[in-house]
Formats: sequence, C-alpha cells, structure tokens
Amino acid sequence: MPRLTGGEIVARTLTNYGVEYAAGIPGHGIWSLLDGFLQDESAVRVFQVFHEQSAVHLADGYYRAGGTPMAAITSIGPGAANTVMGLATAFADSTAVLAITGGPALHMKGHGTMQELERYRANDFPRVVEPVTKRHWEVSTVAELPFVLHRAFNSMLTGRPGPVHVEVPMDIQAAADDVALHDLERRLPRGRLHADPDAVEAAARVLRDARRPVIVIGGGVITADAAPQLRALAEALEAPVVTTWNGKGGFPEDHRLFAGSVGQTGTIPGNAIAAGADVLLAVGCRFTDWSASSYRKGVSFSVPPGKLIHIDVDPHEIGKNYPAEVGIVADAQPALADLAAAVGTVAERDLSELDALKAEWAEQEATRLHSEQTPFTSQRPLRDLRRVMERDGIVVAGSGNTQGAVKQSFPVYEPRTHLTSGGYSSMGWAVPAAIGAKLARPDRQVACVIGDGDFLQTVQELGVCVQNDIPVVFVVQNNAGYMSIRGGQRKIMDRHILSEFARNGSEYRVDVAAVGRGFGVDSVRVDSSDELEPALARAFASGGPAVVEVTTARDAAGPWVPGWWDFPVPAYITDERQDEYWAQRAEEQHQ
Ligand SMILES: Cc1ncc(C[n+]2csc(CCOP(=O)(O)OP(=O)(O)O)c2C)c(N)n1
Repeated sequence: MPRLTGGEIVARTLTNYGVEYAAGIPGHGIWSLLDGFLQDESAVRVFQVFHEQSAVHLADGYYRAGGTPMAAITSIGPGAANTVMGLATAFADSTAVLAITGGPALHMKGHGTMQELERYRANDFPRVVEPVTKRHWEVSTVAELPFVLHRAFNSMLTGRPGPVHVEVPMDIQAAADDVALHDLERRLPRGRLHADPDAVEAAARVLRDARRPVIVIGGGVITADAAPQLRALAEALEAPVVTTWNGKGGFPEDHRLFAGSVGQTGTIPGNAIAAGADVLLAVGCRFTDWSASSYRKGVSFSVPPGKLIHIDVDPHEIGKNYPAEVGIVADAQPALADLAAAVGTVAERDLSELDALKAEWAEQEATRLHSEQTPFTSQRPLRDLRRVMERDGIVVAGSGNTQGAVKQSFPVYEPRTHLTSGGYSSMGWAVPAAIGAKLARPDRQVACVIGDGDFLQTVQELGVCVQNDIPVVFVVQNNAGYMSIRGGQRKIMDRHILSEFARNGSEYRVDVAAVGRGFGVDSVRVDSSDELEPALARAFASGGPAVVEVTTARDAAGPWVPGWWDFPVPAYITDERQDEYWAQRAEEQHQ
C-alpha cells in the first residue's frame, strides 16, 4: 500500500478515474491538496479561473458537452462559498460535477479559524451545499478519502446524475497514511436500468391505440445517449417529437417529425402539436412550469384528457406534475428500445397538420431571421451564425432573450450540441460553460450566444481562454441592459424599474469589444447586417478565442411567446391585465 497524503490521494484517484481536467482557484485552504497535482503520477491538468463559480460552470459545460466529469477545486470559506451558484445550476439540470473544497483543520475546527463560519455550528460551510448537491461528504481521516471519492463518483454518475461536494480539511490534505486506491469500474453498476416488462407492455398498448401520439423529450434523453433509440421509436410510431429546453438536440430539427419546442418560449407548432396529443410519451423530462406553460390546460399539454406515459430514471419525477397512465422507471436508452420492440410498426399517419404549422411558423420566423434592421433582432445573428457553423458545432446559450431565441431559431441536429442552463437559467453560466464545452470537444466549433448582462457576470473568464488557447467564439448581443426582464416588467406593470443600463437618464452601453480586447481576445463590433456573416466566419477561422459584439435592439428583440407563464400581477393593478391573469390562471391544472 502506498503512503500518500490527502492531496496525493485526490490527484491520483482523479487520474485513475480518467478525469482529464480540474479548474479552480488556490488559497491557503487548499494548497496542500493542489500540491498533490504536481506529482508525476498525476495526469490531471488544472486550470486557474478568475471566479470559483466559473470553475463549477466550466465543469458543468464540460460534462454536458462530453458526458464525462471534471473537478472544480477551491479553497476554504469564500472560495468554497463561491461554488454555490455553480452547484445549484448543475443540480437543477442534473449534471455531474465533482466539487472539492478545503475545510478548517480538524484540530482547529470551531475556534473561528481564518475563513471558518462557526457561530452556529463548527465549520458550517458543508451545510450550505446541502440543497444544491446530490450528496456531500466531510472527510475526517486520510484513510477514508479513497472510499469517499469512489462514493462521490458513484453518486454523481449513476441514476440521475448530479453535482457532489467533498470537503477535505487542511490537515487531512497534508497528512499521510497507507492507503489502497480503488478501481472505479468496480464501484459503478454495470449496464443500464431496464424497465419493468409489464410496464413496457402497458405503455405499448396505450401507444398502439393512440390516434395522435406525441413524444416530449427532456435532458434525460441526452444524458442517457438515447437519441438513436428515440428516433427509431418516433419513426416506428410516426409520432411528432417536441423538446424542452434541455431536450433540444435530442432529435434532429430538420427531421420531418420534429415539431418544435414547448413552453412559454417554445414554438407555435411545438405547443400546438403537444397540446393536441391524445397520448403523450414523456422521456427524461420533469415538466417544469416553463416547459409546460405553467400547466395551463391546452397550451403546451392536455393531460388529462390526454394520457401520459412517463419514462424517467428518477421515480420522484413520475406523477409529480401530471398524472401518468403508465409510469416507467428506467434509463431512457433501454426503455425506448424495449418500447419500440413492443409497439412494432403502426400504420402511416397523416402529418399534414404538422407540416402546415411548421410552414406557417417558418414564414413568421423569416421576418426576424432575415431582418436587416439595425440594431439587430435577436434572431438575425443566429441565422448568420447557423450559416457559418458546422452541423455538429456546439451552441451555448446565455440567460435572457438569447436563451429563448436560440431555443426557437437556432436549429441543432445532434445531442450535446445545444447547451443551456435551463432549470436554473443562471446568468454567469454560459461563458465558463462554453469554455468547458470546448475543452470536452476540441474537435467541434463552440459558440456562446449571450446577452451583455449575462456576459458581464463572468466576462473575466475570457482570460482563461487566452491563457490556455481555448478558441470559443462569443457572440454578445448587446442591448444595453437586462432587456428580457424589462420586457416582462412592461408587459405586466406597463413600466419598469432597473433593468436598463443607464447613466444620467441616457443609455449606458458597455463597449464589449473593447472589454474583449482588454483580455487579449480578438474582438469586433458589428453594426450592419452585411458584416455579420463575414465577421462570424472570420472569428471561427482565426483559430483563437474571439468576441463578436452585435448591437441588438432594446425593443422587439426577444423570442416569441407562444406559451403561457404564470407571473402574478400586483394587486394595485386593477385593469384588464389583472382580469386576464386570473382568467388564465383559472385554466391551470395543478394536481
Ligand atoms: C444570476 C441571475 N440573476 C438574475 C437573473 C434574472 N434574469 C434573467 S434574464 C436576465 C437579464 C439577462 O440580461 P442579458 O444577458 O443582457 O440579456 P437580455 O435579457 O438583455 O436579452 C436577468 C436579470 C438570472 N437569470 N440569473
């Protein structure tokens, strides 16, 4: 048995488990552990970021793009506390991230050591991560570290993945013990969780009798690498497919059966087709209010009277937001294959309604996609970006208008080519997540499409791209404010507070291209539509990181809103907006 310090154990274990990268910021609370990565036996490359939140987002983007985990490693106290946003974002969307943070030395715990919170309970940080992680551990001996690490990997990678946190006290990082390092393969289950055959048969019966079946897919299809099985089933059933935010990419958007996306910023055909289903097959989706139009009957879904077959690897999701005719707990890949085998091939369906809705939508979209107006619509830069990007390029969407516009108007064709922080919709996520995506898939083009507000929350990570030659193209839609928020405020309140960037009552617009140049990134601002496509093409051709700032309109630049989202109207507004809100709210089905 080798005699190893806590830091050496972590570095060697990550190496043995095939982890290629870690990201973080050093501090006194983690330096003994980070030092372990300097030994010859460690093959993990450690990146330094400018904010610990970004380290976690970067690992999150890496997992979403490539399907394997990386680690985020931070110091004690504030360094550790800065991971919370990253963990929450990863937890909401069920992505695997390993966060390792330092902790007070055990012999000092509770004495109020530097950066320790102890007024309520000694070393209280680990409790902060409880609601934002799948599991967390506080290590108390060197000898238990190998065990804790294989438990952490087992937890984050199996079933419904999620972020995990391990706190390693400073003395444990430095102390040594005789330990055996474990083989991860023997700590993970083999194969995938298959469905109960009776449940599959019950679902097949319902599907065989369906007149208007529709499949709705969420991020679970992508996590389970189940796109081929999904496509085979959809084609056998001739069932249209709709996607949630995180399901985008699970089905090729140029396929005849692709109907669109669902929810408030879904598409008209996506919502209409899904709401018209007599049988809805949901795979790896949790029916958030955003995707389900706040459960308003007939807007995105009609369950009941439609019957729901719900496949999810997490039993907790079955029956949560809609009653399931058949609930199937299984990994999407075998479940869809078994279901396809059980259903067989059904008679051809008339898809003329779907074709007509899609044609109508394409016509409506064309006005914004091809618009030459300046400042630009949100959609025009997307059109030009799609033209210059390869089919398998990865788009990472920021929060706000770009997130909805990408969902609606940037078609993708393969799993893991559309990344969005759907569930938590965190500003600050997209820049580091795009960097992580490029690390995971250096062979692919990666574009980060983002608003100025979101960009400015983690803009400093441009420096990570430059220091490490990571060629992400950042397409920054600069509308001088949080304009999606202003749009919502105006819709409900007819006025707004904050949201615009202003100085003495005039518009305040950050010179994003100059900021990019400040970090050493090739940066341009584009103000005319003729320049868009060439500028984007040049950005990819440069082979380095690039910022393309596009000046977008403050008004009418957002995505369409074909669905419904429940945001309450203040009681002092007593006009038709209040009546309309309550009328629509009365149509919501919460069960
Ligand atoms: C960390 C965080 N804070 C606040 C919000 C609420 N929010 C959602 S979108 C948005 C504005 C985004 O601004 P920008 O990136 O400029 O895009 P725009 O809305 O202008 O298209 C805000 C404040 C959020 N999602 N995340």
